[in-house]
Amino acid sequence: GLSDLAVTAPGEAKDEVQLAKEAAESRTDTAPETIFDKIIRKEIPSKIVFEDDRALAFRDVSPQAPVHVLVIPKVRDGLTQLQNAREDQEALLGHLLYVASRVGKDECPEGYRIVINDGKHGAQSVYHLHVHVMGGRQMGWPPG
Ligand code: TR5
Repeated sequence: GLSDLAVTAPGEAKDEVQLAKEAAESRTDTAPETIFDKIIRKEIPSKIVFEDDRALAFRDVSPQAPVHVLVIPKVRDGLTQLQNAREDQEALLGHLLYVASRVGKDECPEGYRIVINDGKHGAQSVYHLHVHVMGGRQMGWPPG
């Protein structure tokens, strides 16, 4: 099951804030596609934990918790970041959150954290909407 794949060591600390600043400055939000499209097309290997017609869930390459999964829409369709969501995408947004809840329930029985970073101040570095599912350890509050 999913839990067999859940053992991941915390990755090296990366400066996500710096990555986010660079991403904002290089206008990757207007790029035709991001690295996640290559993951969706399986041109780049990833550890997929769930997939259906609308969503893909895969392990973060730089995990910040023992469980760190990203849930993304398979078609970006303008969803570079949450603030660009359209009303006709409400069902898709709900689906992504539902998939995230299944991953959390399956892999993090003691609870988990859902995060969506939006824009520079949100420390977003990849401009293809993604829901972080993080768990397997005690989270702190507030987040940094
Ligand atoms: O900072 P935000 O919220 O934008 O999150 C982007 C996340 O994508 C980070 O947690 C990165 O570690 C993660 N990421 C970046 C790449 C990548 C990835 N996760 C899985 N596989 C990846 N590949 C192959 N390449 C990346 N550049």
